[in-house]
This record gives sequence, C-alpha cells and structure tokens, in this order.
Amino acid sequence: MKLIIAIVNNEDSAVVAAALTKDNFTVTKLSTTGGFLMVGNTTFLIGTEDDRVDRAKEIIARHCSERIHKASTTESFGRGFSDGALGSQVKVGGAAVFVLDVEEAEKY
Ligand code: 2BA
Repeated sequence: MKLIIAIVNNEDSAVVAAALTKDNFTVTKLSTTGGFLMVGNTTFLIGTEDDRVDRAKEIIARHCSERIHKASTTESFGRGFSDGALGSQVKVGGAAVFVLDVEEAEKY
C-alpha cells in the first residue's frame, strides 16, 4: 500500500477531490499553507493500493494547472518575498506529489 501526498492549488482542489472520489479513491483534504508564498493551498492524503498509484497521479495531473503567482501588496510574506520583491512572479504547480510506502494500514 502507498500514501500519496498531493499539494495542489486551492482553485483546483474541488475538481481534484471530485475526480478522485468518482474513481473510488478515498481522500482526506487538508487546508495548508505554502512556506514560500505563505498563501493557502490544499494537501490531499490518498491511501491506495500500489497498482492504483499511477491512476491517481494521472487524475491529479489532469486537473491541476500551472499558474503564475504575482505578489500583491496585501499579502503577508514568508521569507520568499521578504526582500522587497513586491511584484515578483512565481510559477506555481500544477501539483507537488509525493508517494510513500505504507507499513501498516488499519481501520477500527
Ligand atoms: P510554496 O512554498 O508557497 O511555494 C510556491 C512556489 O514558490 C513553488 O511552486 C516554487 O515555484 C516557488 N518556491 C518555493 N520554494 C522556493 C524557494 N526556496 N526558492 C525559490 N522558489 C521557491 P511549487 O514548486 O509548484 O510548489 C507549490 C507548493 O507546493 C508550495 O508552496 C509548497 O506548499 C508545496 N511544495 C512544493 N514542493 C514541496 C516540497 N519539496 N516539500 C514540501 N512542500 C512542497
């Protein structure tokens, strides 16, 4: 079994969750914040069998777009924009995906 951790743009999260669920994946959605931009993103935890990992990655990739994030004057800045970098542009996404081995999975 594997645990997929997928960090996606908030704007893509609803459609990604719906597509994964429709394909019979079980998904946990967490509200998270990127440490560089310090803006909200969404992290999905997806526990699945090894032979379904590629399918999950395919669904995530299909529904996540790359975006250009332009720093605004009203953001709270993390280290990324702490050096007077207002107006800087950063390429974000589509999705950052990590696949981990699961030693044990139980439901009680
Ligand atoms: P953030 O940390 O807010 O990063 C947003 C974007 O800023 C990143 O897009 C990347 O283009 C840039 N960036 C991040 N750290 C940087 C740095 N130290 N120097 C220069 N540019 C930097 P993505 O790579 O698409 O990442 C989008 C979000 O996914 C990240 O938000 C973070 O929440 C997560 N993420 C990406 N890679 C990760 C990793 N290796 N470990 C943990 N989280 C990761």
